[in-house]
Amino acid sequence: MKTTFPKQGSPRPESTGAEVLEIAQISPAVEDVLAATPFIDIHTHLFAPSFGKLGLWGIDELVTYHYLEAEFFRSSHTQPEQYFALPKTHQADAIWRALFVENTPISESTRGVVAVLKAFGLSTDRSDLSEARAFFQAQSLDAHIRRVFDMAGISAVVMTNDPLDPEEAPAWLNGIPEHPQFRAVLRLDRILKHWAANWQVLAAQGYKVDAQASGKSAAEVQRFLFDWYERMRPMYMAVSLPDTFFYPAETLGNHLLAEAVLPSCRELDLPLSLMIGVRLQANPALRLAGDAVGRADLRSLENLCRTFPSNRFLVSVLSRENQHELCVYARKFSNLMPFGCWWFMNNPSIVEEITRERIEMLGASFIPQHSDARVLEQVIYKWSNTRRTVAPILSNAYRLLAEDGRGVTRGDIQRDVTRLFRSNAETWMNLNGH
Ligand code: RAT
Ligand code: ZN
Repeated sequence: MKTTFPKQGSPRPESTGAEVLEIAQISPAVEDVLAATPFIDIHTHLFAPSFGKLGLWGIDELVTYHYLEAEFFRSSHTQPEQYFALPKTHQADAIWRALFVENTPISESTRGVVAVLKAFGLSTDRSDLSEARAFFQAQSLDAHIRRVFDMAGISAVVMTNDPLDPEEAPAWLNGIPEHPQFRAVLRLDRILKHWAANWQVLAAQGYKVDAQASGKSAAEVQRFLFDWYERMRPMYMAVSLPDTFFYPAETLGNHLLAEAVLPSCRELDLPLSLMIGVRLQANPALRLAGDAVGRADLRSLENLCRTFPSNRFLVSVLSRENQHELCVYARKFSNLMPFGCWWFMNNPSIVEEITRERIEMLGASFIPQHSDARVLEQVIYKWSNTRRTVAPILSNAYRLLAEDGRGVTRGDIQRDVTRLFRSNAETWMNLNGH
């Protein structure tokens, strides 16, 4: 078990002064380095090809992304029940018509679809989806994945794998070959948030658990996690938590967190990812699009990081109001790694604010972004948007540094970009060691 945390950074070679960039050279150098560095995408909902139909890709999936469904109901008279009763292609046609033909696609999520079409050289202003459908139908998946990763400038993505998902679990039980570009994550939502609906599934598999998670249950949940660790070889364990989450509090979820999940993470040397601040099903009629956001009490993080100093916590928060506190806590606890601008935060104006704040408070000791992609090709626009938004922020940080008296070299920029978008993730997830 590790009790110290991976530190990053390497000595800067003694500068002769010759390679120090002029102020005007900084911004092109930052753009070059960002473009040439392959990123690691530490949280997605993508699946390796061996999961078959679970892996979503193509135009109909892109257009029916739940971020777009939420926008669709604001620009159409179609009711959610009517919409969800339609076949996927009709859903996509309806969304295309409402958001791309009858309205200008200026929102972040609609612009994303436009950017993907453009990236493949397809028309972006057709009145229907026939051209795009023909293009995607002609792709063969393995080659398409390689091309998409290349276009997105990413080398690996981390999936979200739920051992209690009735559609996903059988695939794992049949054996999923390890894929170097699609790494697994052991997602715990059903265990930590929905025990009442799931404990019997564990019981049926031979784990001695009960409805109250009493007695041997925590030890048995650990046994379950170890078994799934062997099957999945996950990079970390993960749970998304509501805005009302508080630790410590006498809840069944907290009991399992402290007595089963955190000891397992310590034993297996895995970080735990906490995504905090979702108000689940504020509008259930919208299904996946029906979740909202609430401000959480981040003293929970303080309590967790202090009480469990040998655990590592990867944390993203959904509320804009929680972002600054997250940075402050990261300054207090080196076992806390802020990551990503999640979901409602993933808009240029907010990404800019959060990233600037994080650089000012944490230097390069955080993970700026994850894509949260659910549909393969989304990584193209999401990572292109990240590079576009982050370039001026980093350039500005180097310009200020240069003005304050420390010349910046291309090597400095490369070291920071590598740390932010690759090696913080690699070291925290032990990516090369698992
Ligand atoms: O961003 C999303 O797609 C959300 O629906 C959630 O999946 C969230 O990212 C999560 O992982 O719970
Ligand atoms: Zn997600």
